[in-house]
Amino acid sequence: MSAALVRPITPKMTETEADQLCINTIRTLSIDAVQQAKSGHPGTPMALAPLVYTLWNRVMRFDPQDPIWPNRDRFVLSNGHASMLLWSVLHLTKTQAVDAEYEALGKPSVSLDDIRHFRQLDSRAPGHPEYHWVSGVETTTGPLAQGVATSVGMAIAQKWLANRYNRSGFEIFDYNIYAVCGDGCMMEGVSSEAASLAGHLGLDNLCWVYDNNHITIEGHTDITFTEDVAARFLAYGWNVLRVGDANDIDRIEHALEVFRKTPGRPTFIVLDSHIGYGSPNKQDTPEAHGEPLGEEECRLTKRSYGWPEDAKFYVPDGVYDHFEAGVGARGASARQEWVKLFDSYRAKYPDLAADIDMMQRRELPTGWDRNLPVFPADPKGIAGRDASGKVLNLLAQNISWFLGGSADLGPSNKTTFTFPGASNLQADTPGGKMLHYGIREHSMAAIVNGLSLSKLRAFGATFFIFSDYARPAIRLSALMELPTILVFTHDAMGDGEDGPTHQPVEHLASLRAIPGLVLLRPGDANEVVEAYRYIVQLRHQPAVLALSRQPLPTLDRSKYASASGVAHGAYVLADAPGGKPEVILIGSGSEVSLAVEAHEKLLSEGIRSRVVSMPSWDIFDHQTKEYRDSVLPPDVNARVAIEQASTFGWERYVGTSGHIIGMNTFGSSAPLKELQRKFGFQPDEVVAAAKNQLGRK
Ligand SMILES: Cc1ncc(C[n+]2csc(CCOP(=O)(O)OP(=O)(O)O)c2C)c(N)n1
Ligand SMILES: [Mg+2]
Repeated sequence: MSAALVRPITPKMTETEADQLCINTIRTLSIDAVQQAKSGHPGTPMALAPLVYTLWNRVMRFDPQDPIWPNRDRFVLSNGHASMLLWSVLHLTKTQAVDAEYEALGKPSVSLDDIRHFRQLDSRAPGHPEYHWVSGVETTTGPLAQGVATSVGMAIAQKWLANRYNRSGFEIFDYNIYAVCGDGCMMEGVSSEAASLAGHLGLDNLCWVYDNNHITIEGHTDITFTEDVAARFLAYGWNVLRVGDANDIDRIEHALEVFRKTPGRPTFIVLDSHIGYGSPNKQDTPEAHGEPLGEEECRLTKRSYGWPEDAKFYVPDGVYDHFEAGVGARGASARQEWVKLFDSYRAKYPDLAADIDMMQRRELPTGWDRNLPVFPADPKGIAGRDASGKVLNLLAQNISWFLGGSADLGPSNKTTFTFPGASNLQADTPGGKMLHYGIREHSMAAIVNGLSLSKLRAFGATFFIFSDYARPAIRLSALMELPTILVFTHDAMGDGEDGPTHQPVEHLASLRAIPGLVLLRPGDANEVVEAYRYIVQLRHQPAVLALSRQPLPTLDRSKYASASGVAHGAYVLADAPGGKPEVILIGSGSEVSLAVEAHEKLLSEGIRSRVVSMPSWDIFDHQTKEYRDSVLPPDVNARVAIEQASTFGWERYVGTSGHIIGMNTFGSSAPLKELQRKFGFQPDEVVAAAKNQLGRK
């Protein structure tokens, strides 16, 4: 396409004209990409191009040469369907690509060719923003409101980092977090949870811009959404601003300046916009949301922008330079100054600088596992949650950047930090390590993602049953390959009297189904320790721990195998004489000791049984075939799986002829012992099932 198609940006062109040309480039790239793909969302990029342009080119401190510079401003596109905004701006700023090991690849993150192949296989311009797939994407978005909720975690993290690492004259961390969201994000409950906490914590480094276009897929928001959103945010304690015209970039810039100057509160900017701006027949209609404009409408729209009607994927001369002179120059100089500052910081505070380096690469400090407990054999034992509490307290002391908390169940989850010097994270103590998420499980999991994206080692906790409330964000942890940690206690019937509303049944199966998520259900206190030892070393995988409420016997490891087998996902805990079993009992969590009890009975009757403790399907499935066959020999088909949860899926380990002692209904409200009797989790039942497998009485 010839550069003469529109007036190129030259020094003679006014600033306003140059801005307009860049904005229209974003708009037309978005229009063309969606049209070419025959799918996507053109309307919101057309409306928000001025906002994104202003934020990136006039305000944000971001160096396209180093998209992982730790002190960069963060940009979150919570209305992820408007992804062409991000692909356009990453392309036009020539943001560079880095890999999962944080190495620069020497090529652009998003090429014009990627944009031409928007939504096509292997393109770095996929349907929605994907962290880990496209450099410069700060978090995966698409499920509406996840982005804004995650941004609260990022803002908590920035304050935490600043509090811990900044020193007088060394503002190592002073970045801001910007999130753009739409009506959908404002309707979803998780944004309210997150906004409530952000207001409580006074996160003045956080700015949400709300695209108030009154349009969603089914029509005008009159049909569903008529509340006063601004009043809601005032009530949350936010600084609420309004920009009445999304095309007024000076006003936008001014509002963003007010944000930066407003202490003690997060900022919410209501931006009135017109979806599909410039399209003569589709502006302000739901059709502009999620359909290509159509060839003829593309031409008409380009004409309204003063754009050459037949030009496609056209970047006029001077546009790249204008971005380079804006965000490029500002970001480069900010980063270079920071690098110098960090060099002198390193000389003065070598230990703190070393922490920051390690954290950025998701490494662990030496001594991270110092003093991890070894629990002596004890038939009465200790609850999984209690063992976990001891480990969490040690990890928080051994790893400076390890922090977390519970959704108001700390005393029950045993996640409270009690070590000397442990402090709460609050507005006036942003460097505390003990978080209180409040009863907001969904935003808790999103916030843990935001903390983890900021390279902190973070955990959240609640009852296992309420993992349902957190699941959408847990799924994103897995999709983003983040090493988040979720501590779920009261993992089965052990919840007893609280009854079926509180007794998880299908939750193990459901979370096991999430690709890449490591789920562990340890069988005794030493397995809890080993589970943490495994989890803490993960760099690119989230982990869920399912822990018992009730005490579980601490197995005698001089008699049974070492709990270090946890690292293999499943291991032979107790074996038949000579290691030649005729029947295998497989259990997890509270059912491991039950299996051991049954095993001892079987042995006493001369039946050669083996107990396999299987805390993690996922880890086990990733072992070599040789190892897996050594634990579950293919020629031993007499198998019994025992788990106080849905039987769903256990066939893969016991085969179609094996037996599963599990749940096919919800539980009941009763003391644990009665529940065990009612639902068949008793040694005699296991023994009977094993004998039945062998065709014996
Ligand atoms: C949690 C969730 N529910 C539903 C969707 C499907 N969806 C994508 S965009 C959209 C409408 C969003 O409206 P709005 O946020 O106002 O975006 P706009 O059309 O104004 O850009 C819906 C329902 C989704 N992506 N995420
Ligand atoms: Mg809308």
